[in-house]
Amino acid sequence: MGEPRMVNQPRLVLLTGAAGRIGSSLRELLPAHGYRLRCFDRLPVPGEPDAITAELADAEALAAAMEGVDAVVHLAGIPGEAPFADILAANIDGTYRLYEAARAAGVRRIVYASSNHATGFTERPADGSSVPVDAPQRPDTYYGLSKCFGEDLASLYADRHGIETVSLRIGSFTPEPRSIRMLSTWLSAGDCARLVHAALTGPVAGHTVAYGISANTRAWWDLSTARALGYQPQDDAEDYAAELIAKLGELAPDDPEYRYLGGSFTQAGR
Ligand code: 15L
Repeated sequence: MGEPRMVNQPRLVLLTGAAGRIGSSLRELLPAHGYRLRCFDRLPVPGEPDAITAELADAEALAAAMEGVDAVVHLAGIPGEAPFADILAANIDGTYRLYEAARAAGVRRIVYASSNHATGFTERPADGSSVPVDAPQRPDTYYGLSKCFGEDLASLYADRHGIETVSLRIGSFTPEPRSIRMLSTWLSAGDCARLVHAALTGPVAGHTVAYGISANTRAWWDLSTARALGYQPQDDAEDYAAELIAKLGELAPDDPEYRYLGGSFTQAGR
């Protein structure tokens, strides 16, 4: 793999999963960073002039969606645990089809919405240190497994076809942190847009993994690769800590939300 490559800021960005929670927030916030968006979702995306309603399995629609696109932000998929057959179709096959369509259209950069659940069965370091991005994948669900697949697919398409991908292992995207775990894992809407902007424009050599959280005082994950892309988070879940701890109490050390980074996802299917 060569030197990290800077790119001119992409102008037209294909946003898959545009009707979802993160997609809706990025539709609101990304244009201020200088992008025009083309939206793609299986559900109609209200109020967007350039929007395609289709499944990722619709090869023709996906090929049309890629026309003239400078970069892709791929959010589409099932956002939590589900039966394996559903994860296989939406997250695994869907992501493969997305990469194939991007390759055929000559798109150079993809920002892939991975998840912290790709490493959810990692134990929280006892010494309080943050977990680096090169810690081994350790999925906590079929959902997390599909994110591992997406990251490996991105690596293959970087090595084989020269497509640059930033895989963002997103923490907890919510308007405000709602649990003690989220004091560590929270990603605010503003920081999410700043992170995606950095991933679309920052220097990348092939496939890069970055954790996606705000500048949380209690962060569990190392943000150095995100910062190397130019990400400068501005929010900190600590602003909500006193109120949340007063309401919910601190986590007990044997609570799975405390022991494993994936929190309650590690209990799915047990
Ligand atoms: C995710 O990847 C999920 O999409 C989201 O619903 C949250 O559960 C989040 O992780 C989290 O870990 O809080």
